[in-house]
Amino acid sequence: MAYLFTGPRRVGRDCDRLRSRSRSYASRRRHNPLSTVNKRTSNLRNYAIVDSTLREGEQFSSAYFTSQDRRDIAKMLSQFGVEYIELTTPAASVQAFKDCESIARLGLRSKILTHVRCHMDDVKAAVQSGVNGVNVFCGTSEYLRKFSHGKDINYILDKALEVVQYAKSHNVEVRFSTEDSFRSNLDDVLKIYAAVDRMGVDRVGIADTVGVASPSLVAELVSQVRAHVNCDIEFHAHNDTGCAIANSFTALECGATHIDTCVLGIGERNGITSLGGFVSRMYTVDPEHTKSKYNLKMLAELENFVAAKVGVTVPFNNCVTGSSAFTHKAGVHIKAILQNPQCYEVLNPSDFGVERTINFASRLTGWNAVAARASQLGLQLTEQQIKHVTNIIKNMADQQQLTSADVDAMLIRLAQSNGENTVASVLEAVNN
Ligand code: HCA
Ligand code: CU
Repeated sequence: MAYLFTGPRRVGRDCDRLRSRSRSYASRRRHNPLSTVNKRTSNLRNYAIVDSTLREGEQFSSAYFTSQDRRDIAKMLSQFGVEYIELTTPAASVQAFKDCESIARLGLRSKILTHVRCHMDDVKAAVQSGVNGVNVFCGTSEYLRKFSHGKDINYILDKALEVVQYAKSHNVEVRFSTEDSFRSNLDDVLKIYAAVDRMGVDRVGIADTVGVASPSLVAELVSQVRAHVNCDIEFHAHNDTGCAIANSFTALECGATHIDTCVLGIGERNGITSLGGFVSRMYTVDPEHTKSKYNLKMLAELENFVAAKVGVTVPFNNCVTGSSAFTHKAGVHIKAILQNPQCYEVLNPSDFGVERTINFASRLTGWNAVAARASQLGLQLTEQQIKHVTNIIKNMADQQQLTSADVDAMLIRLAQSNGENTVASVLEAVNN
């Protein structure tokens, strides 16, 4: 597939190169104020999304998906265009096995993976269920080695060899990930990655299981791993401290090739990288490429569907689809937006099938904004009337919260008043 690297992988100091390049872009930007995005597109085109709503997302506290829900979500994710869909292990329950089987049989465009422990039983069940690949994980931090499985690195490598050989001999894609990578001993994880790379895994996985990483820590670890393996690199970021999208983006800049996401960022605790947030980040780098890779106009439908299934609403500040994502309020912003939306928008809402909203009804409004609203309503008002009513709006908004409907009523009343007793008539419009 187009997004997979076919030649030798980039190794070495990608991040150093990127940092010095980004400095030169920053200085170039100073000479060209209209250039709003960096130009590092070539490094950020060859990636795949591994959506884990049906695995990590199932670990979200209020998530409960029926088998039909799972099939519906898988179909929608595939239509959206994610390259991979990760499912709960078939070893979890009888129905979990059947769910893997039935989703694998849907013939979706996305490849189907299941997330399994480094155990032969799990991998055998996965192969039997007919999925395209296994996302194997194993705890490598001292916490997990002591308090979870209690095994040392050599034991992990012996198990890994068995599992990888079995999966590869059944033509199943394999990823091997070290859980809690950032709190694991660096030499241990690099040793494991290099060894599983030699065993023939398709990808190694780096997991920020507890959301402790920052972009600079991600840059450091991903660059190190990039220098130690030839295979692809998957990155899984938890959002405990709000860095999941930024960390995933940095991982890509430094040589990762696959990014784990969930719809609305659901998952264990407060979840992982959100699918919508991540694609909006990628859109800022290359809108056309992102639009060609993913069906961005489906995002709101997909998010609303999953939100309803897990009993939450889309947060007001969600990237792209949050109620305030494209709402402009300050008069200075509105004036500029009305002339060119790019002044205050890095994403074009229509590319995502959502609409811009302008909030005219506050003391921050300006007469340009009010004039634009009057003209949207088809009203003929003079500049003097607009300036006058803008003052009235501001004074009223100092005393009480106004709605757009209040402002509309004032403007309509003003247009009908033929200039007589203007103040009284517009105030009456609100009080009614
Ligand atoms: C889990 C752990 C995991 C695994 C990630 C991975 C994590 O919940 O089972 O397989 O890369 O965050 O470490 O989600
Ligand atoms: Cu996780």
